[in-house]
Amino acid sequence: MTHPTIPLIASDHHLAHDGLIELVAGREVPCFESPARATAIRGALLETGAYDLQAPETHGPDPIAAVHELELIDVVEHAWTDAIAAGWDERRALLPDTFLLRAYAGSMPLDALPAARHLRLGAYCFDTATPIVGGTAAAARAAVDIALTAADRVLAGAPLAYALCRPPGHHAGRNLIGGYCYFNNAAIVAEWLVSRGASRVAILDVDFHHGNGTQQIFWQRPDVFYASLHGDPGGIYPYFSGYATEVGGDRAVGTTINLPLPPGTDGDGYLTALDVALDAITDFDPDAPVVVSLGFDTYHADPIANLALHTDDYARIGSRIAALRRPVVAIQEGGYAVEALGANAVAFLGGLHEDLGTE
Ligand code: Q9C
Ligand code: ZN
Repeated sequence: MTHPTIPLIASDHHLAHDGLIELVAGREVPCFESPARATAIRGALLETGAYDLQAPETHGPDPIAAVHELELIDVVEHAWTDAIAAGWDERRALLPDTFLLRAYAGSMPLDALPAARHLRLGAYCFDTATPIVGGTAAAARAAVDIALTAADRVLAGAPLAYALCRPPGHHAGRNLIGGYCYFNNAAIVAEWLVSRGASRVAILDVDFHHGNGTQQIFWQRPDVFYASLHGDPGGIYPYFSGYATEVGGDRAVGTTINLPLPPGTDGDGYLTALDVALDAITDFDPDAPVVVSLGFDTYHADPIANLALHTDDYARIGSRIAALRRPVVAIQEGGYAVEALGANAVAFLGGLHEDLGTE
């Protein structure tokens, strides 16, 4: 059986999205989410000869606006230029220093915000890990186009397409950036599939962190299933969501499933939990390609995580997902052990593609 090449959708727009620093518990550290991540993955995939590198096609603002509020898009698009106009040093990344928490308003009907978009940032951002620089908005838009183009390839008949998205997306909510994420690439693809006629779309999130944004966006949506495996939020970012008790809103009970994993979970433990998610997706019976939010921060040497997966485990995970016998749009999320990202991507996508086959 011959395997045609796998579409690898990527662009260079991400290179100018380089946050330089993030704040971790009040300390400035170099951004874990760096341009080198995507460069490493792209190089390793192309080296195999099994991938067909393609530029993204522009899909315009509408698919983004189908998922995110216009004010959030406006802030992502204009916070940087407003900051520069106000005299911001363009060598410094923009991070909010004030957060508009639920508790700030209490019962007050506060609804005024500064006109300058950089001063609104803390109303649309939940952490100090999501810097905005000059290249951020264009990179975030390109990442959406990359994801949508990969979805289009699968809709056109490819069993698998890989979207090398940077920045990632799964922490971004309808009205919120955070966790290195600005626009939710996977959620935008899921909504895109619905707009193309799907009545049931499943998202499988295997990034190490809970995809709080994706869960929030589809919380009340019975037509979009969200399954996530992640480090237990009792000790792991984003802390406030991803518990097993979260199963969907009252209009969508059972279409969210959270599988928190204890520290040190290895490949066998991971596959056991993965089978629970895959069985649930099979029961849901999507009529569209499966959207995989793909992170490699489950790797044993990842600098910000605590699971214990090795490179060969990603091949096993890929082939287990292939056993769904459904086409897959794989969307890059996290993974910060840069030296291992290429091998892990080759293993995962290779295992997935080999076992998906072409029927
Ligand atoms: N000490 C993704 O993997 N920093 N985002 C956590 C904990 C934020 C991860 C710091 C991690 C965001 C897409
Ligand atoms: Zn992650």
